[in-house]
Amino acid sequence: RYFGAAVPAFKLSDSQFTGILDREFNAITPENEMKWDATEPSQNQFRYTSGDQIVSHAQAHGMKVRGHTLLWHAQQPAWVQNLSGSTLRSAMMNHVTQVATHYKGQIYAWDVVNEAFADGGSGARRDSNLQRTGNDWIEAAFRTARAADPAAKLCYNDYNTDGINAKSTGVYNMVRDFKTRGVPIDCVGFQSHLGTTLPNDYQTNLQRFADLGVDVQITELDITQGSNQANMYAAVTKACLAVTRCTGITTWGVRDNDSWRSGDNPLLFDSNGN
Ligand code: G2I
Repeated sequence: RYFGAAVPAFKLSDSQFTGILDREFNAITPENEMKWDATEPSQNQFRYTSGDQIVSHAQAHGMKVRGHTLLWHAQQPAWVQNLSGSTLRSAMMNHVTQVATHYKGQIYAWDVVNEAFADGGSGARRDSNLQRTGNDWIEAAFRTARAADPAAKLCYNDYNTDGINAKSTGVYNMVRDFKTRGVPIDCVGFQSHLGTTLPNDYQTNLQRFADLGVDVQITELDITQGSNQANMYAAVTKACLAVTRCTGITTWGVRDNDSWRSGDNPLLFDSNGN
């Protein structure tokens, strides 16, 4: 199993940050550098400089890279937001092919599709420009990613899917359908942006996905500071260790001040790096 952290490229010049990263972690997820707005700011003009910096750092330190993320409704460049229908679908698949090909052989696991299910009780897909190109966009993305980088594990990644609920069951039904029909999917990521309690069926939920024949990974872990924080870090870790196909845990940053939710002091290292 690997233990990873989300890393923005600009922090690779912060020696306190890299000191902890290189000492404590053996995997990296680029926090923003492989998203669509970063990699294809104008149509068919690809920019890989900051993503490549992260991959180089990982390779120099023997770390795995989780690619994040090929298709997501958020952080799209403006030109994508102006497309729809078959034009958008073509641009989506071209994006998947180009980015996955650029990083071919260097990515342990790709978040091919991120956050495509709706919150709440529907268990349905989230409405988005991507979804409006047709319900088969997710399987098309996975097939296209497989063709571009056959060695990478291909993951679906989402939040609020950490326990058994309508949203996670919607994802579960999609994965089961993909496995039945031979759509290439290898793993499911559970972001695990957690508050002060852990769903009591957290491990059971990971296990039910694993039982479909996919790996499971904790991909963006952070937990609100408070009396339960350390217990919850322990419980998440034990849940992963107890599920044979749970292949890794990634925290969404290193120090509290690196976090997208820094007000919650949710990470394993404080703002002084302790
Ligand atoms: O929102 C937390 C995470 C939820 N799951 C998917 C992840 O990809 C997401 O990560 C966050 C990053 O941690 C933030 O750093 O995604 C945000 C964007 O939705 C990232 O924030 C953005 C800022 O909103 C932009 O203003 C900024 O230009 O980071 C960009 C790059 O620094």
